[in-house]
Amino acid sequence: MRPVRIVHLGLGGFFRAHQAWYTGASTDEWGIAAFTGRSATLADALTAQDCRYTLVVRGPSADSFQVQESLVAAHPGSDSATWRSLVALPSVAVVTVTMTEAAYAPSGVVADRLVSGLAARRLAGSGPVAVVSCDNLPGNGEVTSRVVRDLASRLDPALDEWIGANVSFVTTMVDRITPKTTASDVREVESTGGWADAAPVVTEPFTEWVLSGDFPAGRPPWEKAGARFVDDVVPHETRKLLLLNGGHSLLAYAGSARGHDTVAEAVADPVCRGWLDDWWDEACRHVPLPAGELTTYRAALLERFANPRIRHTLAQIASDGSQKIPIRVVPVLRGERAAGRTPTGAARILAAWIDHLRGAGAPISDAGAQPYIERAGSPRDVLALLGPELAEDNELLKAVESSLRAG
Ligand code: CS2
Repeated sequence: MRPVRIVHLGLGGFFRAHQAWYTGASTDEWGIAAFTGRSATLADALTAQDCRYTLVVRGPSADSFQVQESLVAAHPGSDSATWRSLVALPSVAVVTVTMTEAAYAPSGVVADRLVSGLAARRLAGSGPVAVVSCDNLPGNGEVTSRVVRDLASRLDPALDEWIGANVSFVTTMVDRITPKTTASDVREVESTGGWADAAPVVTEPFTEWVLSGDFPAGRPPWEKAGARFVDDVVPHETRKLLLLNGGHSLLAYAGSARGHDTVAEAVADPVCRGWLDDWWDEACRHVPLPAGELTTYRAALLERFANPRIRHTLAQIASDGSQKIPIRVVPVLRGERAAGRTPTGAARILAAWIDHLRGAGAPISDAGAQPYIERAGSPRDVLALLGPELAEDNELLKAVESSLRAG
């Protein structure tokens, strides 16, 4: 069995389609021990099948089935003693995280787990380690470093100092569209893939991983599977966050309000498609990459969104808008206003989100939504929560109000 050299927090579909795939596709010398956010269900199901699972790579016309073997242990997130003892192992060189945006709040679960794991590592004298955030946050390495060091310095300044000297926080852009596994996916894998896999993952053929930072204790040769190591992740992450994730959020709110259930259905609707083009035209002005590269990226993105065999539900993407809108949409809103333009594309996403908070389209699933729901009757008050100066901007307010659904 592969030795445990990576410990992961956030054992879900995306991690298994992305980092676990890159690891398995580049080496058989690095094993991953992964923890769920909390619950034991997936960890138990995987443990019962030796942590093997099928990755169904779903192209526009056919599926391929790949049994993944880089995962060697699966634990419930509630098992904090095992978490600490694994992060403290001298053989562990990398700790990766996929916990979604909300978990990076100050004193949130990411800070809490990493600080407790790193404290155990320091006590064990196991030396330097890299922490790699794989969530859709701009500057995810710096964000992780900030929340970890804030918490550590409050608990134990000596620990904070040790982290400063021994822990590298790597910044990454991650991309692979991975819908939630459904019961019919499980049945399909059983009948076509040949074994009763209780926890398969369905994903698209496209995948991308761009990383920047040091790995003081080594790392898998992920570049063999196509990962790119660069000096500056910002242009890549801005491209992905604004065009892909921002486009997703637009379709999730505006498309579900028009009666669509999936991304593929929404982009097939000419009205949604037009809105997506408006948004992309506007957002592209804020991505520091050559125009030709952005045109190619947009065309590829449209094909990915239109893949009719990927059932990526708008309800899944609509979740946690209070965490996503401020980083996917508001930067464009601000950039356009600073340039003296009216951001109709960004205003439309905001308006569609406000409609969603008022009950249109996909159901609300967002622990941070309450303050926004309370203000959803007044777009000005919603803007004030997103940034006090935005609420003073009457032209922006007009653009948002004119995009709201009638009635
Ligand atoms: C989506 C992302 O759910 C969402 O908010 O925009 O999960 C998206 O599918 C991934 O970032 C693709 O890499």
